[in-house]
Amino acid sequence: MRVTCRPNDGQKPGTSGLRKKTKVFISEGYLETFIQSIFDATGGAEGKTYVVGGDGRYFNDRAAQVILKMAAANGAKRVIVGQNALLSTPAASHLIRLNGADGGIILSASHNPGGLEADFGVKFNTANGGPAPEAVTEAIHARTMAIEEFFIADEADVNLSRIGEQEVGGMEVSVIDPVADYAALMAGLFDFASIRAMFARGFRMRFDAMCAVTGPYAREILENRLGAAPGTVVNAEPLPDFGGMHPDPNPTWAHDLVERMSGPQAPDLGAASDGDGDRHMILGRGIYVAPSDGFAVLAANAHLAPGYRNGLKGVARSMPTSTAVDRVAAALGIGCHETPTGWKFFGNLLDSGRATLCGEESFGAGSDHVREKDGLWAVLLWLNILAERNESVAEILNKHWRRYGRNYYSRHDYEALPSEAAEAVIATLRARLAELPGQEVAGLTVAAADDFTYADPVDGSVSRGQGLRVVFNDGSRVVLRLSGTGTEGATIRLYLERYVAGPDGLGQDVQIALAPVIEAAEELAEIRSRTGRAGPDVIT
Ligand code: VG1
Ligand code: CO
Repeated sequence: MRVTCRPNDGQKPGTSGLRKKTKVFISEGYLETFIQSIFDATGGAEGKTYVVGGDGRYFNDRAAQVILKMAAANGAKRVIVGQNALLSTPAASHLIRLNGADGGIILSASHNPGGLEADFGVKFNTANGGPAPEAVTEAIHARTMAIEEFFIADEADVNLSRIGEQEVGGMEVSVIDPVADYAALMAGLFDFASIRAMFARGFRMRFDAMCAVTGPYAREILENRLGAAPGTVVNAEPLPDFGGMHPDPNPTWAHDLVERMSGPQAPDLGAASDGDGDRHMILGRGIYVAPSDGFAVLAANAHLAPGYRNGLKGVARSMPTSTAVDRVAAALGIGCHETPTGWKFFGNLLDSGRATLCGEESFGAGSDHVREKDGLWAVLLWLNILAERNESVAEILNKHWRRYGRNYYSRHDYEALPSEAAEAVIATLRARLAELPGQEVAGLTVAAADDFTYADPVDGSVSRGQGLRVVFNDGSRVVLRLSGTGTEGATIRLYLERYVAGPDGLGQDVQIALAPVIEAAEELAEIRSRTGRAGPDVIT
């Protein structure tokens, strides 16, 4: 069936897919025009195979039905869809690669809250399993501005609760167990026997799935296959509104877990993941692992897991992520790449064998096993390392700092600001960058300042305007950028970093250790005075 339509304003994918208020997404034709634009901008769907699934948030099930019928009407050959339309983002990435699919459509606004009053999102991944690169998202956006018609099969809904082969409008639909292939992939990368033995010795863990998609994956892998005690995985049922939780695994939104990890009776390991299962937070008993530190620890110890026994080809981190991993890469004698924020920039590095591990400060780490960050993978790698080293999380982290020094690091988010005010903060600082080197700011001397530009070493594409960075003589950094995943106003992210070589000064409070850099950032960007905010909304 052909339906005439009009373009919708603002269908421009951000850092990771198109995210809007759910009410916008469910408005007439909104999802349809975006999906048709994906097909149109990527050479049509004729004869192609796609993977479809989402994180279970409100509208996930309806949207999946629409996409199936649209794929059929556009001539697709086959769609592989998770049972009940569920798939975590890393599992979807794996399925695209495993089945040699042409792409995947993931229904998720990731760490944004879900429900009729919250957010919905659509991500498009290409045949390598990774988020569409900028050239593709730009083509999709261009198409959304010109679209006049979409195609949808006039058919009854597919029964997505039944695993097996079905058909809609002449197209094959394979409803699969969302967990099985992913669990098998993990079993091949990690020493399940050794982790199992650790649990059998009494190792205790709490995994908070935050009522989002990782629950079924974590239950199957941690409890059923690795023998963690029943009840290890909490909030394990994916709910349309995530049970009212904000499925963003950080100390603010997963504060319940943080509280439970303090005190002598706390479990040995605490972990949480986000809406679509690509982020993770790690806590030891009485200790929080900052994501940039966690990534450096994973890079330094990955060889302890069977999947990485032969070492790493290289690592990559997003520019705002702390430089802790750079020190590990230098010690290992491997390359360390610096990319803009967003997993799509890691794709070429992973595909070309330049990087084995990638990480972002925003609770994201992953490897070349898929082309997305992967929350449960990171948790399993920690478990494998803990099992091999037979030390606590705190011991591992403290030893890491003693060896490499400590990159004190924090991100301050100023959320839902009026867009003009946020843009003015960025524009004002950007205009001053050239004159900053040599100047003294709050007692620190500026060594370099720029607006980050990334030239992809594989395809030569250039991405400008990826974040303002000011580096001081002692290596401390201030980075400033606007979020590309929000759905309300603008969010300024301020990233702060200061290196302490040790052995003294490795155990300071993070915000106190960063105080001089925080002061310099305010003097440089005047975020608080220009926005009238007393302080950040979220500190991670
Ligand atoms: C944020 C993070 C970024 C991450 C992106 C998608 O983007 O900073 O590191 O890749 O979210 O993560 P932004 O533009 O808001 O800073 V997910 O788990 O929400 O897909
Ligand atoms: Co996510």
